[in-house]
Amino acid sequence: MARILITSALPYINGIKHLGNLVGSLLPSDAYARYMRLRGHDVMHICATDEHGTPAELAAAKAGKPVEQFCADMFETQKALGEGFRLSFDHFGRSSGPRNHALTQHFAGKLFEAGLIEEVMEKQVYSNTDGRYLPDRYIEGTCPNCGSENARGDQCENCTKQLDPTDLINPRSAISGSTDLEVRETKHLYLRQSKLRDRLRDWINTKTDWPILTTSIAKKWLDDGDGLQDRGITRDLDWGIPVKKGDADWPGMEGKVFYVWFDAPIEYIAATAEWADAHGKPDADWRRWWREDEGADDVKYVQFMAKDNVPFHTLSFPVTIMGSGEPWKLVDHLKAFNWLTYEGGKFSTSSQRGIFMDQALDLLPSDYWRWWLLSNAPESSDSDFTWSAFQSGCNKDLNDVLGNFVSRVTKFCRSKFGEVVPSGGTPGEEEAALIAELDTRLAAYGAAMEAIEVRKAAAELRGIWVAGNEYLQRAAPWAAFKTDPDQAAMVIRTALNLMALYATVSKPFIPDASAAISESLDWDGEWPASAAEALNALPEGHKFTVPENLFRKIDDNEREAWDAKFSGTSAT
Ligand code: B3M
Ligand code: ZN
Repeated sequence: MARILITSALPYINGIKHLGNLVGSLLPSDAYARYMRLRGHDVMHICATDEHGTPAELAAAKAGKPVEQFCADMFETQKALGEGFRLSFDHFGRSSGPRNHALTQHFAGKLFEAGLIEEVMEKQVYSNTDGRYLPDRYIEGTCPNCGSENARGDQCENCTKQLDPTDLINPRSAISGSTDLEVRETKHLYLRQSKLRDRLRDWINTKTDWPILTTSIAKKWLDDGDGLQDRGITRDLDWGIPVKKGDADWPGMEGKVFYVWFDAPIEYIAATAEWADAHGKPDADWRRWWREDEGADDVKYVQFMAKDNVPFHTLSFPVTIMGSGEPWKLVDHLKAFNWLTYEGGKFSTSSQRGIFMDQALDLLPSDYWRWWLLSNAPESSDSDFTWSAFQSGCNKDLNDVLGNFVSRVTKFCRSKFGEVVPSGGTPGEEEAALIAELDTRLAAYGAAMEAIEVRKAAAELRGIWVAGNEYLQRAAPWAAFKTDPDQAAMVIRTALNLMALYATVSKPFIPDASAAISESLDWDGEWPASAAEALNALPEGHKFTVPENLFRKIDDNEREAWDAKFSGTSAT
């Protein structure tokens, strides 16, 4: 049994997430965690809301709420939606919690002791109208690189150039629109990332099993140097973790907070401490997941994220860990995803284009979304969500293959043999061929999940469902029953055991349907040692009940209505 620590990138607190956010880290991390638990491993699956920085403050201002209240409310909303999608985190924390305050200040103190933090006087834009500094997304203006008039203080979305607020042409406050701005001198802390460039490169070069998408982004930033320059880790903001070195105040940094990307990855550790607190466990119980010197030396740490988060996870967070001089876990495997687009364009929170997690659950239960998103995950390239692809994928795989199989088998059995696993008949060549195919596909499904190849795993799981359907078609118990009831009984017994297998192996992807099958069979098995064992799991005479239909078809009228409803204002 292995010990596997899994973290998903922390969703920003600024609003309800869309399906792109869901499939970009949260959902694949859940499928992987469920699979590893199913295989008997000791799993710690962690996530949290990312509550600091300008996204939180701007969203709170827009909502007309104090930022603390906004975050507390939105945390509950995001937590409930995660439960709605059956995201089975061991803990879903909050980066604004006391554990993250203490740990972030601890790391800052250790980095300062290691000579990796430098105090720098820098120029920041101050708004006289708003009475505050305007870091990052608080300031907008014309991009000096491409001329876009909506560049933000931290990055131009048009040409993706990383910017500083003082770079902008014709800057204006993103809060009030005021141009009554002035540049002031203010002290900030810089993390000396450049001092660890060689150590980082050596570390990245050991990651030979990482997907090319991940290592290429990391090396680009390392080699270009753009990403590995010394970077500011403090901000003139009210909301955030106060700048301290451990428990001690930091002279000259009063009223300042740590930059959101400095504290957010540390919340992976802090949320594990929150898990221990929530379960009345001692610190040793969370530290044995994160400290190599306290029991974490046998832990495999796997991170899930969207590709734009790769630089922070392969450079600045490892600098924080390495630079602390303490033996905290570094990531062992990093799975990055491309983008999910919506009907050929971008999801947009501002113009409400695309489907958001709350809206999705209002339309259909989570299994439909989980299945389509995971089986179309944007792994080696972007994926495009279209209503027609969603309708056909769910109707075919879920309703016509899996749901139809369960319904036909259980209803036929009830009509001929009752709601019990029938006895009689002897397996023959058809069953031997089925077992051979299932052994091959189970091995391929497992290998794909171990390699975190989500689409490939989904294809193998679909293949397992299809193999059962094709077996049923060939064995045709409804025809056999007329001349050889024992043969029909044996086929149905095999098919009921196939259902039990489906209930087990489908859990990572469609947990609700898996649970419904388990409940109807009064069976909750472990991963089978072989297909032969799986097809003999339910003893003759074992009672079951015919389940409600697991799925329904999405009809054309619904699809057209949903397509129109979620096209966003930008489509008009
Ligand atoms: N909150 C997600 C994003 O960039 C960001 C991830 C933090 S993981 C420590 O949308
Ligand atoms: Zn630009």
